[in-house]
Amino acid sequence: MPSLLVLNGPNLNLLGTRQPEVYGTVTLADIEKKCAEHAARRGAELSCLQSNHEGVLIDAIHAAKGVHDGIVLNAGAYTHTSIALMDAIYSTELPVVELHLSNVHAREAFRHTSYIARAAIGVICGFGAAGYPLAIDALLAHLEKT
Ligand code: CA2
Repeated sequence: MPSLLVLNGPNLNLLGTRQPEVYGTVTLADIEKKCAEHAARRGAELSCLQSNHEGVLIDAIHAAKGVHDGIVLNAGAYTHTSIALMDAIYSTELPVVELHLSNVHAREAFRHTSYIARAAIGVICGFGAAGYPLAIDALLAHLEKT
């Protein structure tokens, strides 16, 4: 049974409390529950983690090697700044799907750059919370063919 990690970065613990026009009204707990249900339906194991700290996210990516088969990563604003997270993804050699709730390409220019995308197998953005099950499906499809 494939094992997946859903990793969320800074400020995503605030989902559902502010900026609903950008990020929707669902909470992170709602998203994690939906992900767990979706993974179970698809016959996969799933763990979830959120951290506001870059080093904790890096440690989680390192620790995923040998434990999980792939990662869905919403690195939040670290997406646009963190070479360290990109290097961590390369180091694990695990497939990573980059995910964003918002369509980052329709937003400020600084959100158009992603260090994660260089190391990811693909990117899903702009579908709100519905993007998470899409990312799980993309990861499972990738694992099935490899
Ligand atoms: O669209 C996404 O999922 C983002 O990763 C969200 C990040 C943003 O910096 C990225 O450019 C795109 C920000 C997450 C902030 O989440 C909040 C949620 C509620 C209230 C305030 C912030």
